[in-house]
Amino acid sequence: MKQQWWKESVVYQIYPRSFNDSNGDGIGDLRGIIQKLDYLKELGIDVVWLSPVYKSPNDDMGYDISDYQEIMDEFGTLHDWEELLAGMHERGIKLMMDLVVNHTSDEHPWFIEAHKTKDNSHRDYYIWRPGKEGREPNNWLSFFGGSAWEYDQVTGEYYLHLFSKKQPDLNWENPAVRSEVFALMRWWLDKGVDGFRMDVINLISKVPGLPDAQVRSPDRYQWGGQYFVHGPRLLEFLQEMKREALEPYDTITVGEAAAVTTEQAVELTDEENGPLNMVFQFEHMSLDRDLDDRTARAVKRWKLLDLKQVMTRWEKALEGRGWNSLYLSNHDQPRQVSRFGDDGRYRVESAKLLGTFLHLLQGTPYIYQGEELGMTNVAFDSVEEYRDIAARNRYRELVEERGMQPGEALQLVNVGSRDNARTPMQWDDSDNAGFTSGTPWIKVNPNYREINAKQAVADPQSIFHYYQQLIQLRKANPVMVEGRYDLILPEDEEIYAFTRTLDDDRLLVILNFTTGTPVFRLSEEITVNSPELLISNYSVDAAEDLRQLTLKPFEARVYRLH
Ligand code: TEU
Ligand code: CA
Repeated sequence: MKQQWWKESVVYQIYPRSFNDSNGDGIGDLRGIIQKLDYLKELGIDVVWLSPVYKSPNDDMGYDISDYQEIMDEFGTLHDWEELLAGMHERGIKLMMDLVVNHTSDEHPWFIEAHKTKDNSHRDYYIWRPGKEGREPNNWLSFFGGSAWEYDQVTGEYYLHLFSKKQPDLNWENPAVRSEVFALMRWWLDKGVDGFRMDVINLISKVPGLPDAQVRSPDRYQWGGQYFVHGPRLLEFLQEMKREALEPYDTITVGEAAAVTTEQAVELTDEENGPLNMVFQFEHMSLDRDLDDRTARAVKRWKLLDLKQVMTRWEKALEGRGWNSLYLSNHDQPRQVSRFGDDGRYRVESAKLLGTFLHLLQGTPYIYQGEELGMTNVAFDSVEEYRDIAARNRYRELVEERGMQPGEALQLVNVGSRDNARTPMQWDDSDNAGFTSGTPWIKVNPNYREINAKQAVADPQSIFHYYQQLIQLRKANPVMVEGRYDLILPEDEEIYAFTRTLDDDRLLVILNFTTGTPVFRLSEEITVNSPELLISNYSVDAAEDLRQLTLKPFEARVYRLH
């Protein structure tokens, strides 16, 4: 395996709108991030992934870009951005920008031109089709609900939008589109950015002819993925991007890859000639969803055996071939402690357990803002409090189209909503959690008086300090980066345990994912001489016999076995 700085790094994701507001307008901004750089330095992270800060009408909170070379007014100016980058680099922190190029905003000048006339010079920047017998050109569905096609009155044709109708898909078949994208990437690289997180990058190549998705039954979700996920020209487009934009620079890249398989991920991240460093896969994010059930996209209880099976498959498939990214949270997902841990009695313990899990797998760990504090889901009591287009559309669909009771629909939206992750960062116990002196754009989670950064930084037993310790351990122990992953106790439904091995250095990771007290038994095949405890979320009695341990609720331990 090649040594690479991006394998050794820990990435921290900032969702700028919700991070820190410097001027009291209720919206997080770039100067707000500058004020918190020392906090990030103290945590010890190496790289920041900044969610989009470009000019945008914010139909999808910045993922709809109307100018790739300008900063959104509410967030500040290019000058602020330069200061932010300098402040990061001074502290040895690298910056990854979010690259959203599967689509633009419909307010981008390219689209404004494109829908003026059918023969406009920019028409072919997007994907236009005439209707079929007075209907949409095909049956594909948008990720945010409804058809993926919007009829344009002006030119009498439909355009494709896999996300909101204000996010028309770019036509990557058009070489002019590709060269515009590569040029804007070089523009940011020349300004000093260290890499990109690439939004839904595996959707950019569509199967020519745009065939109808197969319809299985009317209430099944038929979204057309087979014709646009990892499409026929994806690798070619990304190789071209590597050549034309990335190669001359020393970058970190991660492709967001909805529905990606392990085989596809190996192609994308291959050590020798893959176009990307790593991808975000989604299989573990689907363990509590029934994505096939269109009526509810139902939430179901996830099972530890499934989690083991999925993570082990990803670890093994990419071992020595590609590279994994490790995450349980981001701006699109509910809070991890509420979802995979316990946000009540064992909030602190389970948050530490989940952190141990992520940092001990093989791959590059990603921390989402507030995860290091154990921030939790929020339950809004009315749909008006939601800001996310996906949540609002989903509620409307459940109530209006499926006839669900409003209370029940709200409950479903509450557990799954992306806004769970988007409530303001909880800095201290003052009004609005110290996020803003004004009115926040989205409600603050009422638990901020107890859960906040000020408390966490002051308390040596906090989740924050535990994360700090995990990050330091990674720097001191190459086995955490390079060591081979091997699952042990594959059938255990309560304990997730594995080893990491690099030459004669071996770590043992023991994680009790339950509120119970199961017994961990170590097989004789694994040799142990004078084990050394590296980290744990409870105090541990040194005399305990590692061969047989009674674990406490959500207990996590990592040993070095000699
Ligand atoms: O997300 C893509 C994506 O797959 C999401 O639609 C995901 O399925 C959903 O959010 C889960 O709830 C990316 C961005 O991360 C997201 O914020 C954007 O809305 C989307 O692309 C469109 O740009
Ligand atoms: Ca502001």
